[in-house]
Amino acid sequence: MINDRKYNEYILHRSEHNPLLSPSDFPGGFADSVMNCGQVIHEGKIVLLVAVVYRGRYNGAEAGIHVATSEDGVHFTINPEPLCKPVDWAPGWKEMDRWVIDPRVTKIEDTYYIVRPGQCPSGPVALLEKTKDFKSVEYIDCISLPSNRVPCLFPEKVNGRYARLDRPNAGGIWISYSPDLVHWGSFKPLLMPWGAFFGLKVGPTPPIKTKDGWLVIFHGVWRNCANERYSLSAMLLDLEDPSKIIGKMESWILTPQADCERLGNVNNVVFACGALADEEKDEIRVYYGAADEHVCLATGSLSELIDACKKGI
Ligand code: BMA
Repeated sequence: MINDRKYNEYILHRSEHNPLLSPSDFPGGFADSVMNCGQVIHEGKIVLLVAVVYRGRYNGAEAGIHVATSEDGVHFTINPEPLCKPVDWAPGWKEMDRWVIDPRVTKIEDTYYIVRPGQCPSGPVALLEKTKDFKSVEYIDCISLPSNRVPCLFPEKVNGRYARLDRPNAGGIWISYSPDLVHWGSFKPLLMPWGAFFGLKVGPTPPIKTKDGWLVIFHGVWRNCANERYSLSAMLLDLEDPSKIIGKMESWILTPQADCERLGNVNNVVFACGALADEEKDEIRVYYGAADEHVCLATGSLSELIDACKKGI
């Protein structure tokens, strides 16, 4: 039922098992839509942090983040209890964290840090939480003013400081640094919207260290006369100085083509909150949200992707 335009795939290839996760896969009938997911390897298994929009309220929220675990990367066991639920991050301000979505997760040393947007009338802020076991999370702090769409942490310090990429709500990618993951500064623009496919907004995912540079899968939005279209692409940052782009694709690597990407809660959306790279297997795996309704998988050759970044294809 998927992919009537498979001939047009480029670098990333869709799994024949797509969609991997749909609302009906969540036990208890509480899921209305399955959205985007953070992704990591933990104890040899693939762990997805899946944003789920609820039918009505569930645990006091309209959406929450659930853990789905897999040995083979396509069949998942879902925890019906959310890992990330509303936190009272601004005491005295009610209802500031109902919409718990878009998790970016990064392993730094032995801890997984989750950053997600918090609701606020002034626009989304960035909430930082941490876990070691994906059974419970500990809230750390709010790490940005509004409007900010989800900082993506680097997996290690760069020149002695933590680093992150994020997207002010208006839609460019910035880099900044911190001594402690909470206080951030030295802000610098990195990539601004350009061209057709990435002309309205661009936004990052957590950088992945490769021998050729920091690989960043990013999304871009094209606003045309009828609607918007969310595609994915990639760039490479200098390992020593990630404020320097050393390679960037001009084309998408995944754009809505399959039926479940073109038609859904929000039409014409492929959206990633992360990716998994394996240099030994020469593989890049991207678990992505399709039309804000399902989780799908696309995989490809890591070296082909890095090469395309370097050539600026
Ligand atoms: C973005 C995020 C994503 C969503 C996308 C398309 O701004 O909110 O969660 O997938 O829009 O609707």
